Amino acid sequence: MLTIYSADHKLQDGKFELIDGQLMPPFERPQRAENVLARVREVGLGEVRGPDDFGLDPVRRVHDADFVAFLRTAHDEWRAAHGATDALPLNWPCRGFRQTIPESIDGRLGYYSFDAGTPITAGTWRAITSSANVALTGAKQLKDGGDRAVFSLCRPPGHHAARDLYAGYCFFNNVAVAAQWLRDRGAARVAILDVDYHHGNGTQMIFYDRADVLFVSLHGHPAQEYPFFLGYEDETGEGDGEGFNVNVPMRWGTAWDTYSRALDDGIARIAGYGPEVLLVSLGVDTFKNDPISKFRLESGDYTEIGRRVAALDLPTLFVMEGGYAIDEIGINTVNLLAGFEAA
Ligand code: SP5
Ligand code: ZN
Repeated sequence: MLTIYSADHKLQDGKFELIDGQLMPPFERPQRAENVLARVREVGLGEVRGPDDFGLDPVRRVHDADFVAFLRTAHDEWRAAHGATDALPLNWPCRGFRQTIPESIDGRLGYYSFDAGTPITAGTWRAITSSANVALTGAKQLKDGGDRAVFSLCRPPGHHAARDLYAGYCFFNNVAVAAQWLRDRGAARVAILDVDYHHGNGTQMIFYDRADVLFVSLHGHPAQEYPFFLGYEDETGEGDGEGFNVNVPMRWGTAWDTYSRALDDGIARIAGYGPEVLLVSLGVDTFKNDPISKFRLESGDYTEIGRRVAALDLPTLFVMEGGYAIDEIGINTVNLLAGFEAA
């Protein structure tokens, strides 16, 4: 299986995220992608290639132009106001507030985000444009190269980012950008399977009113888990999209027995939809030793997830999302990909 990777991801190297009441070094750090890449090479998964530059048009198909423009200059504006530290928001337009876009950088950070765990740094812009290109290059290879599957080793991740919101370590929604690109190049129906531990709220929000992109997410129950305010089972889509959004929230402590049944149900929904192509939001923060998550999957379970996804027999783009158990992130991610390859 071909892997798409760019070293530009290292430019996203925040100093702090706000978590558990403390400013801590971010769990989402460069070593994550480096460990995945090392494991890809160690097992000989296949060739590793750099991304092509697709420009910003494919990004603007799923993100608002003002949001993209904000991200481009956010750190420069922050630096002018506060000095060369990471930019973090501190307040948000919640219930009862108006949604007017403020002028100041502090106000706009809050307007365009929904958490304080996602630092904008001097290198963020280059890292996120490159990460989107990594996803798009994978999509192009799937379409034009005729590969059975491609692995886009994206970093920063993307699935929490909505049309005009960043958070959850995500800025551009890489999987959504790639899905829309495939739609724009003729794929009539596209399915997205999100196996990251956290609900893919951004992907859901982007495609919620559409029947041409099916979104299926297996994740920690929002009553207990980030992002808290979306991801319930009764969110099934709206308008034309009614019936094309599938959430399977599961409680803390979920292990393979429960997880595998949910996975089989999700895969059956995708098979019934009859997509031309499948994209997998591949997070491995469902792992038992993940430092910020509470599922209990074992390393061998990822091999089996890959096998079951392969049974759909669809051209498949794997897009890297979360996973914070640094020592096992490579093993778990590549187990899933190798399980797919072997099936
Ligand atoms: C892409 C992705 O996986 N983003 C996840 C962002 C999660 N950010 C909030 C984490 C809150 C974790 N709270 C529990 C900490 C345990 N000490
Ligand atoms: Zn996650």
